[in-house]
Amino acid sequence: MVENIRKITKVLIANRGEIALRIIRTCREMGIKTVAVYSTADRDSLHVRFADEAVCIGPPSSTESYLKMANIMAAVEITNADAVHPGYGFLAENAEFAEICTEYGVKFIGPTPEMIRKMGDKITAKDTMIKAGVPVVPGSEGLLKSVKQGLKIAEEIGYPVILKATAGGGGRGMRIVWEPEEFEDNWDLARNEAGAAFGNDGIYVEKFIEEPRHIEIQIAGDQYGRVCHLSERDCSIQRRHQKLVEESPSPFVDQDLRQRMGDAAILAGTAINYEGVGTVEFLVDKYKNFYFMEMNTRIQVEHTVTEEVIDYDLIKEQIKIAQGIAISGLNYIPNMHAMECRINAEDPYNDFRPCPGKINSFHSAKGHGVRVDTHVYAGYTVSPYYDSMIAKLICKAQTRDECISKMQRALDEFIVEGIKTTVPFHQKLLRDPDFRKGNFHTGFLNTFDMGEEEEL
Ligand code: MV4
Repeated sequence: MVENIRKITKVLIANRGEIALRIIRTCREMGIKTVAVYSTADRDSLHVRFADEAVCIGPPSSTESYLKMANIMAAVEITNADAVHPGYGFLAENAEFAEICTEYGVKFIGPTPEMIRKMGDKITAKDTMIKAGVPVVPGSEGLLKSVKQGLKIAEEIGYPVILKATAGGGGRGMRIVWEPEEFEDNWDLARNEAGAAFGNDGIYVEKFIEEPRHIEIQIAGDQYGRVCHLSERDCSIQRRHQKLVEESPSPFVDQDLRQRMGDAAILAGTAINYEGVGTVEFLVDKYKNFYFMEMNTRIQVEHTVTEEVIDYDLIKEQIKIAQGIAISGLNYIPNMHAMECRINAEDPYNDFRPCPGKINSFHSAKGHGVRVDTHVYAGYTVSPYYDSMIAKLICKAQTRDECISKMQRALDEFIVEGIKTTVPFHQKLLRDPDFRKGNFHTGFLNTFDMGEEEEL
């Protein structure tokens, strides 16, 4: 195989916050120049300070700045960047944006528009996986054409079933149906919700898997058709589809399951000739059956857990793949344990209500086996315009128990004053006996009680 290498010399980062900083760091290490873009709300952000150049792309509202393709392409033009890194969120899974980059002759650091489009439409993704031989949840083949057809399929696969929007994802546009009498009402609701939210009211039906774990496999594929996996992350600790804690390895995954899920994830990536780093999400039931759920065609928030546990820079891998460098093709299995706690500017005692505002004092956790990815500092004001994550606290140790102990120590020394954060939630979670035993599923936080806030 002959590599067709096209060197990247200047990357524009079409993002903000910790991920923009994360990307700048790797670019510097690789000798690649960086361009930050920022909204007027982010003028004092570290990504603006740490990049070689910075361009203001609009007012605070994301739709007028970080989501505005014309402004970002103008920044590409004036700075002569030869690649764009989209980070996560914003335009990271926008096929049109990837297409525009390509038309401009700049490398979109990520998969092709076709791959993004294929995995963005959930029915097309599922159909692709069935053809590739990846296990999927039993359900309708393609879109439902009528209530009658939906009822018939639900009867065949058995209740409960779940209605999903083909344009949905990440938990948006889903309805659980427990018995046939409820089917038609839920069908109407699902269609209307999907139509209003996505401008696409296509619905499909699946068997509802009860109390599943969310376990995802990190993969990487190069421009030459080679795909490997970088083991799993357990992301079952979520609240309203927002992940709060991720870890690797999963306490539920044994070597046999890891092998089978890894093989399936490689099949999935190979089926679409995947280029870049990506994640294949699976639902895993209590019998260790696993089913393809979605594929994310971007770097994810929780990529750090994999980086720590296999000692591997995933952003560097993305850039190397984008330059046309071949991957080694080796699969990785963790020989450490890593865990990430998302520190959000939210009040865990008040339904996780967002708490933007000024951080008066900030002391990060430090020490052996502790990593903190953050864009905030003492004096920083958390804006109400963007998501509330202010830091990712990642710990690694030889075993899960040691990792939890280290995380507890790190949380105890993590000080943020001026705004409420999710630190107390993590402290409480890490004391929970079921969590400590690895005994949890995606519904775990539905019954988790934060209790009362202690008065000082
Ligand atoms: C499911 C499911 C149960 N059965 N599909 C939620 C996010 C989206 N990616 C798909 N999701 C689910 N799909 C079937 N057939 C349960 C969920 C689900 C879930 C999945 C992962 C993590 C958290 C979750 C919380 C509620 C529901």
